[in-house]
Amino acid sequence: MTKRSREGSSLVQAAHPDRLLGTVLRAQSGFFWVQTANGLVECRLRGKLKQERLATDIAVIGDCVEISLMDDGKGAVEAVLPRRSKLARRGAGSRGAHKEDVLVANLDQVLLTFACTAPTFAPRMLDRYLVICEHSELEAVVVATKIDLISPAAAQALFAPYERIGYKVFYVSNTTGEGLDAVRQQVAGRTSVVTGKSGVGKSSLLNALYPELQLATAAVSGALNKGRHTTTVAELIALPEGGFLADTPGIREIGLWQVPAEDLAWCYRELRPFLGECFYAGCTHIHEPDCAVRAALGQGALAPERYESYRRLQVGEE
Ligand SMILES: Nc1nc2c(ncn2[C@@H]2O[C@H](COP(=O)(O)OP(=O)(O)OP(=O)(O)O)[C@@H](O)[C@H]2O)c(=O)[nH]1
Ligand SMILES: [Mg+2]
Ligand SMILES: [Zn+2]
Repeated sequence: MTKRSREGSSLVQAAHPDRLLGTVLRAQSGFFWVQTANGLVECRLRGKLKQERLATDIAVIGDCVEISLMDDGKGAVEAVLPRRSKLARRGAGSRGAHKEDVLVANLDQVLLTFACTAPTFAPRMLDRYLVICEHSELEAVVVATKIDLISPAAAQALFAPYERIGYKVFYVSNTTGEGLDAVRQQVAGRTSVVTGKSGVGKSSLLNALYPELQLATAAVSGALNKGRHTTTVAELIALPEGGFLADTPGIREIGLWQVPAEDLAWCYRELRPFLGECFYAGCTHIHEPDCAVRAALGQGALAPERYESYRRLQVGEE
């Protein structure tokens, strides 16, 4: 049976009267914690489902599942509904080169978190994250933290090139609370992953946004992210206004960095209008004559830093 038709049959079963729909917040060792209208239910999988799907792919956090309740208040996952999007890691691993590891299902956006300072803002790292998001066709927004440590003009200067090419940038201080309301609105009702390198303030952001949720700031990254295979996303937090949020180690660190060379230019979104205008069909926009991208660069239509960042990735300079 094809994947599509199997998923199709799950949808039909979703209408089953004595079953509940819910979202998987946490998945660990065959147990699934599912948020339902009746609260959080600890579930195992039905045997039938286990046979149908490969072990790693059965259900992941963010999956919408159909469960049946048992007398002891626990549940059984009966079906996994089709995924509308996913954050996945392809390739590598013991399960074969083409196996896809889905880390979060039904993801709406990635919050790329960067500190304005401490640690120093690294634009090339932001570019890499953006490439990954563009390639996965995930909406990316930037959260610039620690604005209390620099002047507003200095913060704006760091991120203006990204705003200019259409990325949303939220300027926040987790310390003073400035800018948090806008982020709260951006995540309400959606499923989001907060990512960025250590120390930028991801956990502080979650705590500042939702003090009532009382997250264990440093403890989480210490205990959960040093797993057997550099851990993925630990768990989703159900937000008070609806929607879900996960704190994760850098998406680059978890091995998503595998964008084919021929797709790279497209992942720099401001280059898209020029792609297809070059003399050579397979133009890499590095050295070829009559290159529309380099012409645009020469005319000042592209930010030189972003082009340089593209060039370095394209030629494999670290
Ligand atoms: N001044 C200032 N300090 C902040 C801000 N946000 C976070 N910090 C501080 O920066 C440090 C790192 O914050 P965390 O929230 O632990 O950073 P993280 O991104 O979760 O780091 P990992 O869990 O290691 O990946 C802590 O000392 C925070 O108090 C901010 O907006 N302003
Ligand atoms: Mg943290
Ligand atoms: Zn070109």
